[in-house]
Amino acid sequence: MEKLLAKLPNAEFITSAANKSQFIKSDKPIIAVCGKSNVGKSSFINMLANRKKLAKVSKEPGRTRLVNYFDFGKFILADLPGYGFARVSKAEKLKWARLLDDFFADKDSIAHVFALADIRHDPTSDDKQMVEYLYYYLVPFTVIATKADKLSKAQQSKSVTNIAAIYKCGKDDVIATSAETRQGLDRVIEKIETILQLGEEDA
Ligand SMILES: Nc1nc2c(ncn2[C@@H]2O[C@H](COP(=O)(O)OP(=O)(O)OP(=O)(O)O)[C@@H](O)[C@H]2O)c(=O)[nH]1
Ligand SMILES: [Mg+2]
Repeated sequence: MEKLLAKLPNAEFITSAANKSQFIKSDKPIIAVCGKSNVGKSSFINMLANRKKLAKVSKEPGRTRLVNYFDFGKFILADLPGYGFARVSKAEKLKWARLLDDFFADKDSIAHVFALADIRHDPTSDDKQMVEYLYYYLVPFTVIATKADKLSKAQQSKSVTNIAAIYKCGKDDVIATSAETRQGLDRVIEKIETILQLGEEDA
């Protein structure tokens, strides 16, 4: 699997988009990373890129307010702004909702979504809404259960089963990961390989 990883070229930041006119179009498949604020989206991207500071990791939640695009060679990752952060104004929340709506409106341009959920907690109502949204728009997704280093293997397994049940997906579609220990990276890369192969068949 490290060989697959070696095939990922150095990832580069492309651009940030604050609204739909700034969303990028690309011939490469776009994989989006979504999840509530502070769940570990930026850390997950840094783990994939094998870089510490490609995507900004913040101690303070709710910092990523833009769609940030990263070029991974064969595909593009889009880091979406986190949802469900309590301490923002209603207007700000609406702005985020609209941004996500606009982003998924052109759903054919989105090859896959990594929906991040904290492995330690039951999915929040925002998490569930996000996944319902993905089902509704028929956007294929994989759940990334983050911060697995915080739980024992037995607890992780229990949580993965729980998340799969709540999201009505298979246990294989929930990958326990840790940006600290790089647990799960091999499975994520395998998943990306599959997504890219599917894209080639469609083309
Ligand atoms: N222990 C542990 N901490 C993590 C992990 N991933 C992220 N964190 C921590 O969680 C906090 C938030 O991480 P980010 O990657 O910035 O989360 P985000 O989802 O991008 O947050 P926003 O951009 O604000 O929505 C930081 O303090 C990270 O160090 C992990 O796998 N294990
Ligand atoms: Mg972030």
